[in-house]
Amino acid sequence: MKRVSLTGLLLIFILAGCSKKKYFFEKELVFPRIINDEQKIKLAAYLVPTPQQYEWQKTEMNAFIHFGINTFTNREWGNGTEDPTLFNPTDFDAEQWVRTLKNAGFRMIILTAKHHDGFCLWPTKTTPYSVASSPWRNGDGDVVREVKDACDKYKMKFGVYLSPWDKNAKSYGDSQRYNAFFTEQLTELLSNYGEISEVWLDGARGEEPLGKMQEYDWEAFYKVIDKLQPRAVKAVMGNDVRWVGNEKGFARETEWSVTPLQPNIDPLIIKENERLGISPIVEDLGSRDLIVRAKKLYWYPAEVNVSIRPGWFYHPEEDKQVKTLNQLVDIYLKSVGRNAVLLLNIPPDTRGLLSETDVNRLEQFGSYIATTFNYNKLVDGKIAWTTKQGNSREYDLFDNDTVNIVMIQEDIKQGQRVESFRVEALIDNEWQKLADGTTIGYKRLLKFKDITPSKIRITILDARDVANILNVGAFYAPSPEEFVSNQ
Ligand code: FUL
Repeated sequence: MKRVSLTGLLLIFILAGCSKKKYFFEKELVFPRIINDEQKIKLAAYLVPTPQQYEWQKTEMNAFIHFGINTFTNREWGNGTEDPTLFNPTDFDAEQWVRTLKNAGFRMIILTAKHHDGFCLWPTKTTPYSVASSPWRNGDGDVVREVKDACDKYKMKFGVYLSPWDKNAKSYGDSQRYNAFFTEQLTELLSNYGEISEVWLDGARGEEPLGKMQEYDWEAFYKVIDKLQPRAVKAVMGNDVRWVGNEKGFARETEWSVTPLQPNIDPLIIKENERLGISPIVEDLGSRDLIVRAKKLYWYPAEVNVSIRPGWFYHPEEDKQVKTLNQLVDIYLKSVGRNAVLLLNIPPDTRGLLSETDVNRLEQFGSYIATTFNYNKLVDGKIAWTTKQGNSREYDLFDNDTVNIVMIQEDIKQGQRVESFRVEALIDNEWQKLADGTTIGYKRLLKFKDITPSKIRITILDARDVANILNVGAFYAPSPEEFVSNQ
């Protein structure tokens, strides 16, 4: 496989389908002016993730950790004037977080190294407003270091959330000075802690229209990240990983990783997003109608961030509002099962520990997911299938197995192409329709009633080019209530 940029020759090869070699566009595709609508759709099928985006997609389930001065003031957003001596976890244990999350099936931890209040969880040289001014570990502590060390020990990936909006920094609003300050903070985090797999650049800014106006230099931030951590993905205001558009835990039924959307980081992009009427929250980010109106397309896959509790930070009064196993399973099916990566937030408490309720819930959740998906009941589901639209494939089941979930994966290294598909089951020698779906992408899960079929049939109804199905599975998901009572 060879990756090349767009040239006239390449275009002709792909559109004529006359090339034996496979050519793809990595992350970005600029449409030449001369092509027609049908050709645009065909080219969209050849857009693929970067190796970093592909690695990230495979993580499936990651954990967000909101921890900081807000943990000790019991607030969601600090105002940047909180006394740093309030930060004093009594029993801080990063290994407890990482062990719990690893056992529950999470593959990466993203830590709020700095939230909007500006308090830094590492002893930065850029400001005294950090753990170094707290009594914790006599001012010698470093939360980032301890979490990263624990991640290394348990072989988990590690990412950082660094809020651009900073209510403490005096330079905030003096654009050049603050951009230099932020770049310095990024540089420290990305130079001193080994491998960082994701950098989460939050778009929130609560100052305007009356407060301080800060023009961020996103391009400069991107450059620092790409230089210091070339294997990291840049999320949200970054252009590798897209915010799904809500904080409820759900991706769209039709979730395209191929989209004209980009984060609003410069005037040209803002203008183009406006022309197309798109933003992270609109329903349609990848239909044919949208693609034919676009000038450029990007591989920009969705990440679903949601908290296990109502707030992002720990609040003792929310101890009874930890999401149930039922809710977490629903979130899993509608995030990982809809071509997105789940980023579930679990906030440590003032001891610096994940609370007992959350730990128990994570154990249940991890064991539910493992029990459900460890055993694929389809014979030969793993044999790759390359097919034109309209074709079906039948899969045998191992004897007398009851199932209620079907999983389908596209080989996204060859693009995202399927626009609609059908799932049927052979029950008592009769084919019954189980479900129709739209997009597949990296992974699609469809839930239906309990059945005991002898075969499952998948039909690719519409696709933008030949569909590359990598993996098909059928599973039995117990009812979460029953699962809990049987434990
Ligand atoms: C938002 C922030 O304002 C929230 O406090 C939280 O960090 C969430 C993940 O992102 O933009």
